Amino acid sequence: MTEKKKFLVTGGAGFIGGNFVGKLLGEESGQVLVLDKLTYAGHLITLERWAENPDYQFVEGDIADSELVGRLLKEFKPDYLVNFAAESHVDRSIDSAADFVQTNIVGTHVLLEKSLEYWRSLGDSKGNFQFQHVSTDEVYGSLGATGYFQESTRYSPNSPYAASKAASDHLVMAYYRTYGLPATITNCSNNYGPYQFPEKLIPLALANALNGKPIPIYGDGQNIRDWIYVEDHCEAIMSVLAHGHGGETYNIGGNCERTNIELVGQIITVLQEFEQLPTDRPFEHFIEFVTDRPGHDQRYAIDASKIGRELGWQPRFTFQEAIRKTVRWYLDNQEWCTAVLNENYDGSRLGRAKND
Ligand code: NAD
Ligand code: TDX
Repeated sequence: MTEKKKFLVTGGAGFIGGNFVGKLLGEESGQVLVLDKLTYAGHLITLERWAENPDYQFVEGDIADSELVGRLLKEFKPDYLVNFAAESHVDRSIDSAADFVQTNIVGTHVLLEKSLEYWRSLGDSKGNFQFQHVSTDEVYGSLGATGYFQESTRYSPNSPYAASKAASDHLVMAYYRTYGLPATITNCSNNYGPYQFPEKLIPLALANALNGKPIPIYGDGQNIRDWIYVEDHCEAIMSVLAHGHGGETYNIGGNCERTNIELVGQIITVLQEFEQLPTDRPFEHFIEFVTDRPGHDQRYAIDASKIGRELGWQPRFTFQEAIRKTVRWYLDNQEWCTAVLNENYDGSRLGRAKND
């Protein structure tokens, strides 16, 4: 029997990390150590179904804690470090960027330093380790009406969140180029699916619609995002771990551009199909146009042809199918929503500070 691969997953109690841990323990049979600070966005309830699994361990802690990270690497001896840990919400970064700089930049730097130390200690087994950094298409900035983000697109981040992710990507690539640390980066478009904290557009729209509150649409609602189901993103990361090459960046996207207004319209239609909302009200009844986000990127669209061509990955889920799965999950998991909406989050509008 081949030995199970070991994955140190940072940010595994968050949305995408939690889904990734589910994939590793559910289908891929890996050994998993999650390191997560349990910020407002990280919740053990997301991982509770694995609590008794002998291949799963959880450590509460900060990726910027160099002593802790060094010890975990030394003791757990991972084959892969997959870094999901981040401050991830653009609106929060507009209100205050300090935590974004600390976790996304300083924290990633600590992971790199300690990984380098660990990797160097591996001697003949050095070839078995990979540092996989999970990043975003927002590092590329904003597109006009045409074109796509490619791996060669120049970085041009606009929000403090995007700038902090861009800085972390540069550090990762610098550690590959300078020291040879086997590192890969993935830049993915907007994810949706189970366990997404209800401050991001899709779960927020669901929560508001179900609670009889209007869904806030920033500006004119014509901004475009390129949506991908979280399971497709996790599978793409698995393919990068299996076949990706150190020093390479892979764009990941779902070929699914929607204006925000179209997207919200489709969510309302699904809720009506599921008999959760009345069908006799006009669309306008469910939404409210509000002040735009400062520096709001107009359009994101990913060219994911490199990962398709080189690693054979393609998204499996259609939007029609996956948005229904997502809505169904939120309807069936209202307890999770209540549990994660704790005292750190009062639901008030974020991300207007510099406009006021
Ligand atoms: P999330 O906010 O849901 O989860 C982030 C997790 O990181 C939480 O569990 C949080 O507790 C943990 N964390 C935060 N600071 C930490 C620290 N200092 N030390 C340890 N743990 C810490 O985020 P997400 O949406 O799951 O995003 C995961 C990653 O994917 C991020 O790096 C994000 O930039 C990237 N990404 C997200 C999307 C998206 O649409 N959500 C798209 C592309 C890329
Ligand atoms: O209430 C809202 N109303 C609204 O119109 C919210 C929360 C958002 N929006 C708009 C802003 C964006 O155009 O919807 C779009 C999506 O917004 P978010 O869900 O906040 O996502 P976005 O800003 O696009 O960033 C997301 O995708 C890339 C993730 O939060 C990032 O972590 C990821 O890197």
